[in-house]
Amino acid sequence: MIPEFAILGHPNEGKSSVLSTLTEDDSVRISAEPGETIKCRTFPVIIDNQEIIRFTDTPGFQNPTRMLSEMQKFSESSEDPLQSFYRRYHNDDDLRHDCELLRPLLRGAGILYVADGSRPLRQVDLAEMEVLRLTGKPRMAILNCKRGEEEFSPQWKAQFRKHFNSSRVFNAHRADYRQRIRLLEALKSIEQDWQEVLDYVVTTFKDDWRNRNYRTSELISELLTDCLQLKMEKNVAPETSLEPAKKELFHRYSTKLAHLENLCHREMRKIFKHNVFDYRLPSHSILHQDLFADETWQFLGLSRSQLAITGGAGGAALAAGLDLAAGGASLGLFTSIGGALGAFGAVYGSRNIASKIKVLGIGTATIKLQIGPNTNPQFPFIVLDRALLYYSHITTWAHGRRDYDASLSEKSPPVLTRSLPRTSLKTIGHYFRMLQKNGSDVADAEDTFKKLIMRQLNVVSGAEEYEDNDFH
Ligand SMILES: Nc1nc2c(ncn2[C@@H]2O[C@H](COP(=O)(O)OP(=O)(O)O)[C@@H](O)[C@H]2O)c(=O)[nH]1
Ligand SMILES: [Mg+2]
Repeated sequence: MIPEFAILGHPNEGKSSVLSTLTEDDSVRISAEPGETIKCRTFPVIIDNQEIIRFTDTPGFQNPTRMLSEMQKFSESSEDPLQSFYRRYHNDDDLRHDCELLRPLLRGAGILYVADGSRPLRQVDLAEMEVLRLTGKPRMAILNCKRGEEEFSPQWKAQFRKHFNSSRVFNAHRADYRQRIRLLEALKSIEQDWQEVLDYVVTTFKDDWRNRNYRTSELISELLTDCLQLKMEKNVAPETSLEPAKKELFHRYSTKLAHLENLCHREMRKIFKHNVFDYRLPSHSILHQDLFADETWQFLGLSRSQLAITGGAGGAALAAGLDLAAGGASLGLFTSIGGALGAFGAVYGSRNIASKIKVLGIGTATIKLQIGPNTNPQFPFIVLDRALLYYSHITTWAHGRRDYDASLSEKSPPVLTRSLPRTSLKTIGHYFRMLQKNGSDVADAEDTFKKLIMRQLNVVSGAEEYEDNDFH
């Protein structure tokens, strides 16, 4: 049996938005105009090609007061109010739409009643609740406070207690994985007969989420391999000026890195089912800055002491302020972005902070310029931080939310590499060094890295408790 819940309520209270967020389906139509939905539409939740639960979007109540008085009459004459009302009025011009919203209930769907708790309760709301009570179906009320204020919540909750088996606050624009799971968990309590099947639904949702985090860790791992091993060359005639050639090479290099990051983002969006809506980052996000921008290097990556923990000669060399481009010419490539480097950058000197261009083959017929593989120890931590930030944005963007609202963007602080425990930093640092040395035998280290990242994603998104106290 596939459980079904109908989303019911007054027009424009956020029914479709709640449905979209709960099912992570951004194809659900959401409209600022009330009364646009006139037919029920069912949205299945499919995991691993299997439908596990379905939710049905319904038109809002049109004549709840009239409905109530008609249903009460059936009830008084010991008829089933739901069946009899539908039978009598489904072709009635005035009550056709109200009959339509009852249709899923006739085939056994449970009720999710959505109300906007940021406005006061009215008489029609009470009529709607009473209509739903008279249907006798298992029912839960959802308080979706559209304006965020919960001023009127107590009055709503008092009425919910009288008319529903259970109630929850669930915000269509803010709810994330944790809240979706909590809502599904709570559904179990409204009808004992459904407990087992809803247990299965919740377990499947949780497994699916962890699986998505695993796939994300694979994506991130691929991104790091590609970024760290990226190498580009350019041949120049000896008599030409090197500066424009170096600039062009660096431009190609950073464009390619941006492309790799974009591919990773696109795949992440797919994994987290942001398919239709054109997702955009909050305007103030540090991710709008380029990978090699000052701000990026100021705010992301590890502190000096943390870099030292990650070990390796790179860390020591940086700490001593050495020029890592030893052997190649130091080309002043980063002077343009230098100068204002903050906390971390200043320690290491700005010029070769991100990458270096080697000049090879001087004295021969052509000069070969080479950029990458990037050996800067901070570089992979910055790439990783940017991927983690994107993950935070995409997983906290509720599917029912279609516009950008600045007040919602600071919701949860993203986890960055600098908040990782020492042991993890060491492991990751070790893996990055192996990649940077282009080591062929990285399979084991890569596996450990992926597991560590997956664990971190599970912890930030609420799929796993953190037990390790090794923070510093
Ligand atoms: N700010 C905010 N707006 C919401 C929220 N839920 C719904 N809305 C908006 O309210 C309007 C109606 O939402 P919709 O889901 O179509 O309501 P329905 O008619 O009950 O299906 C749309 O403009 C939504 O963007 C919310 O949680 N916060
Ligand atoms: Mg709707």
